[in-house]
Amino acid sequence: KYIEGKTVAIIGCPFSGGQPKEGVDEGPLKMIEYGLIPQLQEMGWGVEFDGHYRLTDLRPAKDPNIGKLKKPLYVSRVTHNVAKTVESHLRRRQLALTLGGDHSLAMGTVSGTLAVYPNACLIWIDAHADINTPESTDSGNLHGCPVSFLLGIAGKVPGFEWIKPILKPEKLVYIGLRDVDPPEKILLKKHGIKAFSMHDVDKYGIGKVVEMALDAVNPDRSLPIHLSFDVDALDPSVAPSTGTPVRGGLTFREGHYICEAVHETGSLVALDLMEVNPSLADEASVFQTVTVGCSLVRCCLGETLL
Ligand code: B3U
Ligand code: MN
Ligand code: MN
Repeated sequence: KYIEGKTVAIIGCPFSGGQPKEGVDEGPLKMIEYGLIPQLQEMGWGVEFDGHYRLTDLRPAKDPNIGKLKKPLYVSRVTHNVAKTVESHLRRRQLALTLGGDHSLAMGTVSGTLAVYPNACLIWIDAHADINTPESTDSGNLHGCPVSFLLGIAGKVPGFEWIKPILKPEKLVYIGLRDVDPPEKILLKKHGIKAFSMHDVDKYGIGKVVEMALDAVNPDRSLPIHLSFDVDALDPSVAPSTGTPVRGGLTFREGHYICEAVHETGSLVALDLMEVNPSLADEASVFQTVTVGCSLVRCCLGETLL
């Protein structure tokens, strides 16, 4: 109902400015190289490939830290551009698929979605909560902060004035958390944000967890869904090539189940596949991680087992 003519726009975002490790900017290139476009076409999707944005062109000559925040101007410029791109595709009733790149990009992708669908919900699949504020962040890496900016709890940060803080805490749900900083735990509680950790996945099983997550943010399954998938939500044995792997993550099937269930709602409008870093780990690990990334995308877009 939100997507017309089964078309998906692929927005390649080779960007690593939200964290310190090089190589995550090669995630999108690798996913395309591994045949994601023909794979989706084979499933009957019309694919409009936007190309790989030349985001490094936006890198400012000078970009001093703001407090602890690193590369704030670069991240704000890039994410602003990404927001406009996602918005324009959604206005054309295409599904917006953003390939990262680090997760700071979600400041852009989610802003783009909320500009078109203010009633959209956000499902965040991650080992981390990415909700640090400029005050609470220890690392100063902006890929650990996108959610606080979207919620409007980051305070005023020069360069980020363009972000409309229109994400409501009750429209956000997490699955897969297991490495949450102490101040982030306080923020999650304070704002009453629904979060399903790996403990919950163990306790209830992924089927029940996804059902509870959808019940929380999208009770009749009809509101538009933005799914932001950080590949580090998966266990490092499943997706090793990522910047901050954390053991005890989602299995291959648990990750895919989430994607299948979100597809089943028929309400997915935007998908981020983030933090694939092909320069980390050996060749076999890269192959494993990139192919799992492609297969998660296919499941979100309707690939079934039978
Ligand atoms: N919470 C930590 C670690 C982290 C967040 N996101 C990733 N790592 N990938 C931070 O830096 O904010
Ligand atoms: Mn993340
Ligand atoms: Mn993460």
